[in-house]
Amino acid sequence: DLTYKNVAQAPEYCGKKNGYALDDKNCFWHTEFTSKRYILYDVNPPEGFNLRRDVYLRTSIFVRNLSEKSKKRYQWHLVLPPWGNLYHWRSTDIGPQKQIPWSTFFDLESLKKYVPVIEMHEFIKEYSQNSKTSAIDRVYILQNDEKMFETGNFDDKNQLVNCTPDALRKYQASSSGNYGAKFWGYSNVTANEVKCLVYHGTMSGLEENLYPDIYSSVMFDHMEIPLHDSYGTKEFWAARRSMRYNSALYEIANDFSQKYLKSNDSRDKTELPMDWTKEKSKRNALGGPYLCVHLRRRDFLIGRAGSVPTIKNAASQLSIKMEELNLQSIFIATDAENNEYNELKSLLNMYAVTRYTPSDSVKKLYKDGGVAIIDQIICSKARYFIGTHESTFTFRIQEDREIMGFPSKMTFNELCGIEKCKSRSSWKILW
Ligand code: GFB
Repeated sequence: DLTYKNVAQAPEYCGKKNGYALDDKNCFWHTEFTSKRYILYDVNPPEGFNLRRDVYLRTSIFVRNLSEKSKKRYQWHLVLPPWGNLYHWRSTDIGPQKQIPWSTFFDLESLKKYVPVIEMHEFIKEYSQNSKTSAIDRVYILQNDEKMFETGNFDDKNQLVNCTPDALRKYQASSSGNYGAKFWGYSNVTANEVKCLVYHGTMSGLEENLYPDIYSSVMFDHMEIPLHDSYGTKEFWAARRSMRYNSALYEIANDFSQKYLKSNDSRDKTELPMDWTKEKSKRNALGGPYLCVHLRRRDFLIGRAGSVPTIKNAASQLSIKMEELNLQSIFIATDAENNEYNELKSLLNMYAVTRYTPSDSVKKLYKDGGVAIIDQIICSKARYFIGTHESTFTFRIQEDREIMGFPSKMTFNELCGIEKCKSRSSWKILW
């Protein structure tokens, strides 16, 4: 029984009220209290798909640790924020790209083997039960400590502050005291409380804001702010390995590589067990007989102009590599405009140059995010991979190749930019 029998047992911060019904504004009390607890989160809107995948990793490790720490007193569930309205998802011929469930891109059963996850639409159904809305108990809008750089004090911070109108821009208080925010475009999701929290530190420090004896659902907005507790550790890699893609995306990618790139999982030693928990450390992956390049363009040409090559220079770097590796086929994953792709293809006309172009039905079903994953899968199985400096799209391919067991020198390669070559990071897998 998790209810407080008398007010003396109630936590200090709920204030002392008659009886034990703690439903004042700061301490909402659920009558039907169960041990099920939900963590929701959202990310700064401009962030791209592959950085968001990293935020998921941090959060999933946090939620898994919560369950372990609370010794099963609470069943913590991670609510998966629907995908949508991403800056890079520009296709207009496939309808609106919003409220996309995670199952479009990822295999939920694999995710669940790491941490209990639940899609937003399932949460709404489960949580609202008989009422018309799903009211999240408490939302924290995380904020960077703007003074940190001025003062030079980089100590951890976890401090409630008054919300500025700017921070609350997307939250509107209603006459009933609830906050509406059109969470992911759902008008039937509201929040009972919204707080602003200046935060600096790793994910685990968020735990002290949860008050699971009182709140059964807590959401963190701007979840990109807390840092990894365990970047690059075995725990990190277990969570990462659980991020298997939707099996349909593997099938599409594999069909393409068999047909156009003479690739075959068993011959190329890129097979993985169905269940990621059964994977074992290996370094013998060979990959299909092609080189894959991830050539990031568009906003990188503006924001990171020095670290991307010209098309001509990319072609010359690739030709050198192709000769060295004695390969005939190049697969190009890119967000480049057609004219850039065509220029690169014609400069490399001594090789079989190909890219993946989705059919209308694939695009309609799996959207720009699914098409990007198909490119990533094809690159992850190439004999040799060369990516773009500091692109998280490239990082996710490198991680997939580490999981598959490629020798690291066939994975951690980057095109040199217009300026000199930058030093490369290589985050190797730990088992
Ligand atoms: O994934 P992402 O965060 O990687 O953003 P970066 C790039 C997006 O562009 C992908 C598309 O999610 C795709 O939608 N894209 C890029 C591609 N390369 C390819 C490709 O080879 N194939 C396909 N199909 N799509 C960061 C952004 O991008 O770059 C930040 O997240 C910021 O918001 C920064 O813009 C400069 O890490 O490369």
